[in-house]
Amino acid sequence: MLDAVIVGAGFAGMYMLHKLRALGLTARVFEAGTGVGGTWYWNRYPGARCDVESMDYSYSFSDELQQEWRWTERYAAQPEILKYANHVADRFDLRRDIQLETRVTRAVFDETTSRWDVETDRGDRVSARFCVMATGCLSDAQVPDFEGLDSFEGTWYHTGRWPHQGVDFTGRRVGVIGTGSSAIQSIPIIAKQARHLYVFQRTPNYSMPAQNAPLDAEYERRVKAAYADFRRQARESRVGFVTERSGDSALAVPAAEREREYEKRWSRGGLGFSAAYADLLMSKDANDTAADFFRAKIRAIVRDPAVADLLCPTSYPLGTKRLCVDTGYYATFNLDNVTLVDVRKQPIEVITPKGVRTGGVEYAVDDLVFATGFDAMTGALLNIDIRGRGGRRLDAEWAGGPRTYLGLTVEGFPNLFLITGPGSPSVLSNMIVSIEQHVDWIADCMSHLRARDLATIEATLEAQEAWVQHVNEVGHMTLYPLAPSWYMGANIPGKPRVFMPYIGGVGVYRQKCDEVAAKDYEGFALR
Ligand code: NA7
Repeated sequence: MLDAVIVGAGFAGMYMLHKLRALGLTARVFEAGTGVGGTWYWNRYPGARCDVESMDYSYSFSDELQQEWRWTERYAAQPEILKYANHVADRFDLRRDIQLETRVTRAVFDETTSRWDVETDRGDRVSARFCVMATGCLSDAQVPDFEGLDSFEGTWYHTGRWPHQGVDFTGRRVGVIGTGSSAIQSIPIIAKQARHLYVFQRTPNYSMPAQNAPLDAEYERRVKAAYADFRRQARESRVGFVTERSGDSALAVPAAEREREYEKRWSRGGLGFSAAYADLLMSKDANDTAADFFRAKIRAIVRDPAVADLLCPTSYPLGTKRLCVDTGYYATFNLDNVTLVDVRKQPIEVITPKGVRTGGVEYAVDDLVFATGFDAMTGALLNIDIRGRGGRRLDAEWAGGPRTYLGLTVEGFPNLFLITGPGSPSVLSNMIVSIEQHVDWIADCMSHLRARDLATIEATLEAQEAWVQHVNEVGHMTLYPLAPSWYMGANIPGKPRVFMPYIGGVGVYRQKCDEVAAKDYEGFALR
């Protein structure tokens, strides 16, 4: 009889397991992959790299771990992060409770026993008091339903399901569909190998140079000497790492000063750009100053003005679709073997046996790369048949968009926990900081139930409704809803348009969760 089933062995599932063991609880982790690491297990495309800095994007729960592990670069590449995940699995002896190559298909709450009955595609049937979904926010890879894909005679790939042995594009004609983060990281590398690369772009993105470099040894030493304080600041911050703010309003400073500030941030590189002024994501006029700066940069890098024009985002404010971080992305379009194809006005009509047809033109390719993203935040959860009290189905409950209390729990689904679920800061933050916060909160909650001899915890409808409304309200105070982004569910045909993550900030959100717990789990029914 298990205390908990954990779904997923990425950073969330691994830490949850470690934490539950420390409480003396028994847990089994089910993981679909052949190894641990989640996102970093699946996304092995060329150039895959974290866009949060290495010293920030790592576990803080063990001081020994954070002191002994040495990152080699400012931004770690996928193989190094996967190695880290495997190191953690070994160091904390996690593997013996992780069952690989097993996908959870169903989780049903049994009201008579107050336990979750969990089934897998391997025929496992286990019963556990708690069910913890560590399924990831960007794990349900999406290939658009293009007509003719079956007829394609070449090989096709999705960036989020990349072959483990890698792909060599040398001498080949390659098509990349999509220009999100995954495309922006992989395009410069594929372009170096391919005989010809066609990039099929529907919406251009704002991308910052990473200015990646070997990790500065002196910086590493300084961080490690005060790691506890460094982590504390991250936890109390807005996005889970410390970003320096220059002022409240971009409009309150003279244009020349603002330009200097943007220039400084551009040369420093990375996601910190949008933190420059507090109103960049609140005021369209403020945002325009930053967007103009980006467009000028793109025009300065890309030699062909028509191509530069196509690469300039104009239809949504900067930062309202996930800001990308790249190495040499825009300059790649100066290469003779790279062609940018606009599929906005004329969408891809059909995939033919030989390539891609759009605007009546067929682009012949040997390989196709779908960098087309994920059914974000809800996809992986709703792929599981989750049933709560009275047989209530999660997919039906969420037909109009996800509804959670704190992004952690759902009314009608007792003892079910979501790690970085919709309605929590999740994808708007350094994921590891948010993961650790949720895991710690969930573990404390389980201890609390045990100490009080309580069987279940369940969000009340009232608390959930109030939280959903709050998440929505603060989301709509910003510019985010103006973009048809995956934050809004807009990349999936038919998905409800709801701003899913909580924008209130990691520090503020943590306080709220702690207050709820301190007030004897306010907004929950404990039985
Ligand atoms: P994204 O950011 O969702 O990007 C997907 C891209 O694929 C985006 O440019 C889409 O264009 C494009 N796309 C999707 N469907 C189509 C069709 N049917 N035709 C043409 N183009 C299409 O996924 P990523 O994997 O790059 O990044 C996900 C996150 O992972 C990222 O934000 C980081 O947090 C890490 P669209 O913009 O929808 O017009």
